[in-house]
Formats: sequence, C-alpha cells, structure tokens
Amino acid sequence: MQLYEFGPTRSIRARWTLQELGVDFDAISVNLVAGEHRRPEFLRINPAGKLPVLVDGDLVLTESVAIALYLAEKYPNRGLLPTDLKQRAQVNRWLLFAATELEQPLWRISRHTALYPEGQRLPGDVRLASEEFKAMAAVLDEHMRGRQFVVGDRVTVADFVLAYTLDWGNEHRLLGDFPQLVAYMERMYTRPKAPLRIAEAFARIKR
Ligand SMILES: N[C@@H](CCC(=O)N[C@@H](CS)C(=O)NCC(=O)O)C(=O)O
Repeated sequence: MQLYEFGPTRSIRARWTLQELGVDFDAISVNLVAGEHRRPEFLRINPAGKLPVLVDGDLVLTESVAIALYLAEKYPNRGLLPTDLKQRAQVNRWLLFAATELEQPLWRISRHTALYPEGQRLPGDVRLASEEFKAMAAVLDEHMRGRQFVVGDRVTVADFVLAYTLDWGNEHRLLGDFPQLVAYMERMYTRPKAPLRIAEAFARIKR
C-alpha cells in the first residue's frame, strides 16, 4: 500500500489508522507548501489535487475518512470497528459528525486565517465558524462525560478521526471551554502508535 500524505494535514487520519493496524505501507510525501499536489503526475492520481490518497493494488482511494474506514474494514480481526450493527452505526455517526459538524467550521477558519490570499479573508466568517465549532464541540463534550472512547468501551477508528479533528480545533485555540475533550484528545495521542500532533508535524516541514 502507498499513502500519499503531507505531515500536518488530514493525512494524519490515514497514517494513524495504518500505524494502529501495524500494516506496512510506503509513505509518499507530497509537499503542499511547494505546490507538489498540482503537478500533473499527482493530478493523475487525484484530479482534486488533495491529500491523503491511499493506493492499494488497483484501488485508488481519496477522502481521509473513507480511507480510515476502508482500512479498518480490510483488517476486521484488529477490532477497529464494532461488529454489532448498532455500535457500527454510532461509529459512522461520529465519523460524519467529525467531517461535517466539527471539520467544516475548522476548514473555514483555516482558509480565512491562512490559506486564502489576505485580501479575500473574512474575519466575520472566522467568528461565525468559531461559534459553530464550539456549539458542536459542546455536544461531543457532553457525550464524552464518563467515557474513554467515543463508542463502546474500546478504541475505534472514530477515535482517531475525532482526536485529529480536535487537535485541529486546539490549533485554533477553540478547546478552552472543553477540558474533557482536551483530556480525551491527549489520551488518544499518548497511544504508542499515535502519529505526530499537528504542531509537531508542522515544525518538521522542510520549506
Ligand atoms: N475531504 C477531504 C479533504 C482533503 C483536503 O482538502 N486535503 C488538504 C490537506 S488537509 C489538501 O490536500 N489541500 C490542498 C488543496 O486544497 O489545494 C479529505 O478528508 O480527505
């Protein structure tokens, strides 16, 4: 398997799952800062020009959450997905919650604080998105009361996706009201196979 990735990005969700599964893979770094994702050879792999991409034989898979799910399903005996249908539905629920309710406001904040050209950034949208993120973080915070993992009593792929997404929120200093979420995220990142935190991965970028 090959993982096309770039350190501090959503690639972390795929790398985390691969590392927890203990699966061998070739890591191919595509430097977004240097614009390598717009080169024709990468666009042939993902015409959207985005990371991560997993290649497994003839399967070329984009979308970080789909990659994490595919990997967990490919190795069912590693137990990263519940076998019970209702628990599995809850895993899907939290994966989608991460990718829509939590991530979308974070993506807007990242774009309007760092990615868009300065003249096109909208501080008003950063304020709105911050409030929207916090309202949804409060829902997860309440859910996590007394829990170690987001679904059931063992780790699932939803924990990796959520922990990375919370780290992203932490980068934007949005977790201040949620010490329980900070504790959950930090607990997940102390797992022996956890990837680098976003800040650490950023610090390692070769510019
Ligand atoms: N929904 C996609 C989003 C992928 C995405 O936007 N990746 C970013 C890095 S986190 C990227 O490659 N950006 C390059 C660009 O948009 O030009 C996923 O979860 O994989």
